[in-house]
Amino acid sequence: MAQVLPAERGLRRVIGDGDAVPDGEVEGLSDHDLVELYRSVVLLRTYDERSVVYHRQGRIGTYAIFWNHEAIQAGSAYALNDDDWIFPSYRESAIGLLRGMPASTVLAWWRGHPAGWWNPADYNVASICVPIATHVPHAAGLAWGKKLRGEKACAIVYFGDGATSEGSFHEGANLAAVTGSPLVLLCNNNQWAISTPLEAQTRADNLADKAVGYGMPGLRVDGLDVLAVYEATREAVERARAGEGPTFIEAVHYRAAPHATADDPKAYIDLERVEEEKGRECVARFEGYLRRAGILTDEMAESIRAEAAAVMREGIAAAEAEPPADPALLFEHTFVDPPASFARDLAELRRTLGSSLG
Ligand SMILES: Cc1ncc(C[n+]2csc(CCOP(=O)(O)OP(=O)(O)O)c2C)c(N)n1
Ligand SMILES: [Mg+2]
Repeated sequence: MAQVLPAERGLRRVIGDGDAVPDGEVEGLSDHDLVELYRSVVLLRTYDERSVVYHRQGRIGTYAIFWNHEAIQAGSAYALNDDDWIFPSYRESAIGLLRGMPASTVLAWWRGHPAGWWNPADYNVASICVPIATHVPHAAGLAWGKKLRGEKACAIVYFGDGATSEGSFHEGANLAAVTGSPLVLLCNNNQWAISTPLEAQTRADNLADKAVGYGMPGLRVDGLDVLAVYEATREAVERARAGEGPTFIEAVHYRAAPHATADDPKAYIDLERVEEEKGRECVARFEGYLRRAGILTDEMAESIRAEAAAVMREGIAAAEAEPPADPALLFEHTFVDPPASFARDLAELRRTLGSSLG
């Protein structure tokens, strides 16, 4: 029988407030690790902020902003080994950067260019999943496969609070639990599914409680605390590697940016709460922790930010230097024997797009 731990109601936190709440420590994390984690959150923050600018300049398409989700992504990814698999949703589109994927690849994805399609096996990062929760069963299946082959690697799947209302989430979570698969289910609870608030999504007291129904532990962490997220994920990964099956982690915060570049949340969101969240945003919070600990200097912070800015400058230049894609790609890879109409459709598309593309 699986041992079911009660979901922890309180949010786990490590980073204090620089005042009444003292800073904690994560055992086993060296100063070097802390700086690497900082490098990751800054890289993701820079990616996100630059992407919004590139969108406004018409250089990338609609973009799912992940501002203030960086602590969840960087903290959890740091708890993984390179042979562990990552299954991102659109909200974690740039998580591949933490595995060495070039920024140009992710930017090309948001430009709708095939240079943005990578081979998942190159980075152990699955394709970005746009349909809500459909990647949860994929991740469960991969994790089960790892177990059946006797490999030690595990998988992590990222999804939102809204995804917990989807059938695919339940199927994937249950499959992982009954097969005892090494899977970390990381729920980014930003309390909104576009304009649908959490209270319209569930009657559960908290999302981590759902874990009990599947027979897996449920942990709740402060989603703006990169160290708390790291520590919880490390625990989940240790359980997975020890053959103890999946863990559900609920990382709680409040969405402080629009859902995507096409959204105007002023119509529905609590703007005061957004301002509060911005005041405790996750990169500055971690930076404060590192400075109080005497680990981060102005020069280091400056050089890490400059490094990230250079990655983005080079990334957008490389993405824009890609030659236009062949429109024939739109008609490939679906049918072994394509319908005859495809040839006519492709010819018409080539005519419409003009000879420069065809
Ligand atoms: C199966 C499916 N239904 C609907 C949508 C449209 N949609 C895109 S994002 C979104 C909200 C998802 O919210 P949540 O799971 O909380 O993730 P978040 O965007 O907040 O990270 C919806 C409904 C979709 N992409 N896929
Ligand atoms: Mg959400």
